[in-house]
Amino acid sequence: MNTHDFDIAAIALKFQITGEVSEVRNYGNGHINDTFLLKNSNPAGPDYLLQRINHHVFKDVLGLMENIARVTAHLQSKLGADNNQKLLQLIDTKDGNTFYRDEGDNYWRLYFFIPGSKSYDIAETARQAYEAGTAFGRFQSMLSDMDPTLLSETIVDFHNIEKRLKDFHEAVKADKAGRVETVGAEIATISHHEQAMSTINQWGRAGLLPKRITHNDTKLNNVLLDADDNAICVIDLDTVMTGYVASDFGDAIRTITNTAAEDEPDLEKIQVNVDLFRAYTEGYIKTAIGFLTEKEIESLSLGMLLLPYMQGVRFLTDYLQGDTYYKIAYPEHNLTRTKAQLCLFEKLHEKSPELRQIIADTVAANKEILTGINTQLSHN
Ligand code: ADP
Ligand code: GN1
Ligand code: MG
Repeated sequence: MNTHDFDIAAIALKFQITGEVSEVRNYGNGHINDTFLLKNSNPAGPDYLLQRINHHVFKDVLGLMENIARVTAHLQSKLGADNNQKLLQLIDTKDGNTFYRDEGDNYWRLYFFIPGSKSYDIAETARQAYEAGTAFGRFQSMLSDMDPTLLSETIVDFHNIEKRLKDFHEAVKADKAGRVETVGAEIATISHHEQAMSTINQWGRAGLLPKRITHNDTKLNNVLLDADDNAICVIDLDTVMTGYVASDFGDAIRTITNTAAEDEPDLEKIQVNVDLFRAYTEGYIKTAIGFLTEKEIESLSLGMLLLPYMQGVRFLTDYLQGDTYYKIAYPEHNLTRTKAQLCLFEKLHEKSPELRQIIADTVAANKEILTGINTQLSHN
């Protein structure tokens, strides 16, 4: 989507902005929405982040925007008014709505651009990974006392692997794009692990895992960091709804520990960076240990395998259906993404015992710290 496809400045004027827009740029690398950075003509005034919401993916835009308004209000109440710049903040339209629908049936929303922020597609340092872990842990923790029934399900069965596999098998059967015969190896890999990948669902059905308010898109580039790589906040709240914490842990590990891009064609370059795994786990456990159950902790290592697997299933389904969901840059893009994700899944699988041990050690260390704090408190 190009900046000149729409009259962005006119769209911005539908919202309660101050000053004028002097420059419009495409921004970010999201696969779903279109994002534009709007510079304020007044250097002292705020910049804005305009998004065209993909309403083919998010069919209930009103429900989606109500979710975001509720979640950001809850986070605001936790953070206090002094921390406005550490939170995604919506700007209403001049009519008082959370989004604007234009004549061409495009849906738009506006946020304050968080000054001095940046996001990474690939983690460069352990510090970035650690900070991302603290950001997602705090996010879940701050939302752990919010009433989940207030949120609508913006995409039904979003991280439900059994439903994803059902869609996948239907796509194989229909073979709409005539591509099935070229992807035999990928179909075999997916089928081989199908059973094992349903464990989290089974634990959920048995009442062993609580459903919490989770983010459901914990890619590294959905955390904003400042110039010194301190976490500012979590963004991209479209899929915040009830889910399992293992999903959020797994999706973060999928994007943070991979030494290559999500769509790396050279599979040799795809490796698991264990230092980054440790750093993310430390940041996450430190901030989430207060509310996680034992079973949830046990589920984290399942989540770290499930999410790359599920992403492979989703990319391949889209490829077989003729590339209707994810934005693609070239015809075979979804297949390249599938191969990369299944490769990462296998690499994580191989390293599973070592990674599980890191989780266990991190949990033990943080429990010791908690016990120490509690003992000190009871002595005071
Ligand atoms: P998508 O759903 O397409 O991934 P995001 O909401 O994640 O869209 O936005 C895309 C990118 O824009 C993010 O990765 C981040 O770099 C940047 N971004 C989003 N919101 C803000 C904001 N309020 N301030 C600064 N940068 C932002
Ligand atoms: C999409 O919008 P973005 O790029 O943050 C997708 C995620 C996938 C991700 C794969 C609503 O996220 O579920 O994990 O691509 N979002 C939706 O990169 O489907
Ligand atoms: Mg995003």
